[in-house]
Amino acid sequence: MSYSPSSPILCHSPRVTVIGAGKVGSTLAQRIAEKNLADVVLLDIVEGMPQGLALDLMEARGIELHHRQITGTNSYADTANSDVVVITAGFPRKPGMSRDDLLMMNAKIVVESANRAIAHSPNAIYIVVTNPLDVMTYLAWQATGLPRDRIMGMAGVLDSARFQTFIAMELGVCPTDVNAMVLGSHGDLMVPLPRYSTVNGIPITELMDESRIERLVERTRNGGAEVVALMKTGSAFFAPASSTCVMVESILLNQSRLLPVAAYLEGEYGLKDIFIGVPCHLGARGIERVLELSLTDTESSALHTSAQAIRKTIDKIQDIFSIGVG
Ligand code: TXD
Repeated sequence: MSYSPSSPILCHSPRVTVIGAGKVGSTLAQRIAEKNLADVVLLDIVEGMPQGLALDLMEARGIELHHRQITGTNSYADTANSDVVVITAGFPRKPGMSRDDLLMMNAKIVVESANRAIAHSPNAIYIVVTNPLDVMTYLAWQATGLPRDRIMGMAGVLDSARFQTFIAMELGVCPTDVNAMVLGSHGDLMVPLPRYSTVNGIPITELMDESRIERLVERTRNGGAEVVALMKTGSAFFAPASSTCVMVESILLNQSRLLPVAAYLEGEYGLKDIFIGVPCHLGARGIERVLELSLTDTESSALHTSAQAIRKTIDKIQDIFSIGVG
């Protein structure tokens, strides 16, 4: 096989825009570039900051052995024709603050970011990270008018990674042998599913009694707050960036990984017109399929309770902003 300079392999470098160059955004940019997945455009409203971070990351390329271009900018024109756009812009929680406290502040930022990004990257796949996650994803979907396969929220991968970690720590096993599944909203009403969480195929319900599992479930529900309380300023960003990167990777490499993501439901799980965490296959077209697991009555009612809380917050924000459905 010979390569010519016009070979599409040599010409096309995927491009990921990360809006918000804070802790999550900048760490995500680093992960994407150092995994050699795509060129990255890092955008923030703070002048000079994304440019400085991009330069710093570029200066590590020779050491980290990758050739990806990282651009820092304050202009959406530089994000044009991205394959994936990740929205992390907004404010994180402070100690004692709930995710919903962030609602008003972040809604405006996410809607503006989504509106401006879609004008330059109409064909991209969009991943929302900003909290409160399920509601922000809904607002970004309304603002962009995207079909449901091309817009989703990141939370389930992170919540499942936390559950995975706590299971591994409790049983003294390697975390890579643990598969954990957490559905529902990203918040206190998330729905960890012990029946579908395994150690190399063995359900954890076979390995621990109910009270031990319940302790791990509670710690998972409280996972974000536990980190916030320890850090005092800012919230978790290493695991959130890794979790978002897994989604970006599955899309760019068309891996069709089965991951819990906040997806728009049209009747699946008996839920409609809502973004909530459910298992989805992620590939080159975005959400290729929403997988409908069979749930017990208790699991299903927990998912519905979670959905009601999201719906309430969506209604609250809709009353305040009158954003037309796309
Ligand atoms: O599981 C999840 N989905 C989450 C979500 C896990 C971790 C963090 N989660 C949320 O992501 C968190 O609650 C926040 O709402 C976002 C971003 O968290 P991060 O820790 O990265 O916050 P930072 O460090 O404060 O960064 C936010 C950046 C900061 O640089 C601001 O200047 C920028 O966002 N910002 C903007 N950029 C572009 N455009 C606008 N309008 C804008 N406003 C603020």
